[in-house]
Amino acid sequence: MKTSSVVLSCLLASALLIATGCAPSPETPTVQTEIIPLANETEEGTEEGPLNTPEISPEDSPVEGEATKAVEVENLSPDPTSAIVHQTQPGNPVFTQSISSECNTGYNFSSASYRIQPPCDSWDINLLERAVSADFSQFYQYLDILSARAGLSNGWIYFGIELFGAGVPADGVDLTYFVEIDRDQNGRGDVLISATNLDLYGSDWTTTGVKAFLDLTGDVGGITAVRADSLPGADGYETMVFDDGKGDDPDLVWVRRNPDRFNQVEFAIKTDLLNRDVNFMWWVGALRGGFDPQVFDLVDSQDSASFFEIDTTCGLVYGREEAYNIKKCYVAPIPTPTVHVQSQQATAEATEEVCVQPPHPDPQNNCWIWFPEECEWICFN
Ligand SMILES: [Ca+2]
Ligand SMILES: [Ca+2]
Ligand SMILES: [Ca+2]
Ligand SMILES: [Ca+2]
Repeated sequence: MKTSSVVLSCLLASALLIATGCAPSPETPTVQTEIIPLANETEEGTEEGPLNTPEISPEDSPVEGEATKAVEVENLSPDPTSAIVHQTQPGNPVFTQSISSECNTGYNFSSASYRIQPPCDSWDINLLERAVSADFSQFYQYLDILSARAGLSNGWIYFGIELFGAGVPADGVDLTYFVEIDRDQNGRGDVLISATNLDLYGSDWTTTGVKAFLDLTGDVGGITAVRADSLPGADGYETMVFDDGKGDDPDLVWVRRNPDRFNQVEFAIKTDLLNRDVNFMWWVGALRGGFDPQVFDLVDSQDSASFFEIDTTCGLVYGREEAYNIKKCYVAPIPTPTVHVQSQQATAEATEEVCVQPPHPDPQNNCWIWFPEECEWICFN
């Protein structure tokens, strides 16, 4: 284990890291005692690949995916032949909140002349609606997120991603679904879970292709959280804590397709991954091509003009809201009651109808006659 590097990471980290589990409080259990080194911490560390580089055509993408794959892992276990033994697995997901404002590109896509309309795709605030090829000739139903859900049950946090359609790439390109968890709700993801190349008929919970990463150096989001701006040297989610069941807890993260609806991908994580703090902001994504956790935020590392084949959502707060930022989904406020003109008139009329008879204007003069319909005294001389 790279204990020294972990300690160094903790020392270098800002106060933000306290919330990410670098220095958990004594009463808060943590699972991240084993850190799995990523590729660029090894002798192969010069490999750093942007995703979907502009000069590579979609036909070349399978090669590109291999070339840019940054999450090669070495020496994960002292005994590579030891089998992973699962002790427990999630139940049926429970969802209590939903991101339902996602744009439906599949419904609108018609041809190569199609263009994504704002505000569905807002690169500047890390909201991407690009379930199409860069030349707009292809629409990928398995990338187009329609909604996403989250919930908590029996120590598991569930996330669901509803897609326009189930599918896997016919051209062999990697397909990854992912969830980012922003524990302190500052717009910078702290935990990333991903599932790459989930089987089209994979309706049983599995850890195959599932990974979990942390950002212990606090640079996800670059200079400005959420906003697109590059930070040279940033290493994104640099710390892998779970890989295909390898890690301190082989049961930490799972994925499956909803057995009744294969277009719904479901994740389950143990609350242990969040040190059992279930107040956080979360959002999800779907990506074709090489998946590199170390280049997050993608808007900070990629080129807006050429980076396509991805769909992401806005963020939703689960549990207690700690802070506001522009990553959060816009939720229409509950309208305040409006005073209608009609009701005002009605009120005025009602007031007029209630007549309180004033005193006799002049008791010495019998010319005065009270007219209740008009609610007034009238003098007849
Ligand atoms: Ca979408
Ligand atoms: Ca954060
Ligand atoms: Ca940024
Ligand atoms: Ca980092």
